[in-house]
Amino acid sequence: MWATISTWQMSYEGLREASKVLSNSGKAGDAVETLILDVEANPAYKSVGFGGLPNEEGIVEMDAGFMDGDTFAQGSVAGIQNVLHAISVARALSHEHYNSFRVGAGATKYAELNGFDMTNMLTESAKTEWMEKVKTLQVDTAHPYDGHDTVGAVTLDQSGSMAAATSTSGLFMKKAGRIGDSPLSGSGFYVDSEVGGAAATGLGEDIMKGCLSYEIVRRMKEGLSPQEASDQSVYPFVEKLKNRYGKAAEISLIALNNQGDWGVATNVEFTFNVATSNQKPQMFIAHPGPKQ
Ligand code: SD4
Repeated sequence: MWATISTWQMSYEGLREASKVLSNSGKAGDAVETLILDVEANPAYKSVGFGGLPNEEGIVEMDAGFMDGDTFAQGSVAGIQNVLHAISVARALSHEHYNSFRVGAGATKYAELNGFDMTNMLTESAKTEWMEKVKTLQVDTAHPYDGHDTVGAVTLDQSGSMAAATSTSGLFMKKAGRIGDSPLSGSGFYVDSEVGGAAATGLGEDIMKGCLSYEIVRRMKEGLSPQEASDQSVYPFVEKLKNRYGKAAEISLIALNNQGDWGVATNVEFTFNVATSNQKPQMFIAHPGPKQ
């Protein structure tokens, strides 16, 4: 049995690539990285990797996280600049016992010193969009934060190992140095091969308040299916945020257990992709829940 699940339409091709890795007896970690590399390399996707939209200063700052569900090895980068594949840097850092989560200049320096592909991540098209946004914001009070979809994925390989990963350029027009949930284990992603894994997309500031990826894995460990665990972690938390904090932004989570069963919970319309040894790669649309 193998399986993989990923966020948003943009990762459909990557999921197909990951499926090939998994069906050829490849490792969960290689598959999840393959999936994310495909999204990061595509300049058409404005929320991840090359072509990602910049912060309010016009600088592309990326966040990424990687976790191995067998060893719990974890690596993350946040606010990294000029690196083509933030996910590969995060994965490399997961092999370090110390200093495995690097931010800003330190993360970028690590990538440079270790031979990762360095490039200007701000494409002409992203720059144009940024300049337009700066102009709009000068004349009205439009909400500055839009255009943000993170790629997150969980994989299960034929040997029963699991991995999870995320990559994002974060919120368009974010403040310099702002970090979301995506590189934070427990919030943006979490995986335990004895149970399952989860990954998040949406407004990091809100996702972090609930450590939602960990919450889902914790509930799966108690015996819930990925769908039950997702429902019970996400929807009551969204209500709690509304009650205690006054509002809840968009939050979507994907989950996969070590049997290849999957689940999704979202409070916005959300596309995601699934492939398993029993099911060809397929894109689904989830509607805001909970289901009545
Ligand atoms: C962040 N969670 O930086 C990311 C953005 C995202 O859909 O996933 N948007 O907060």
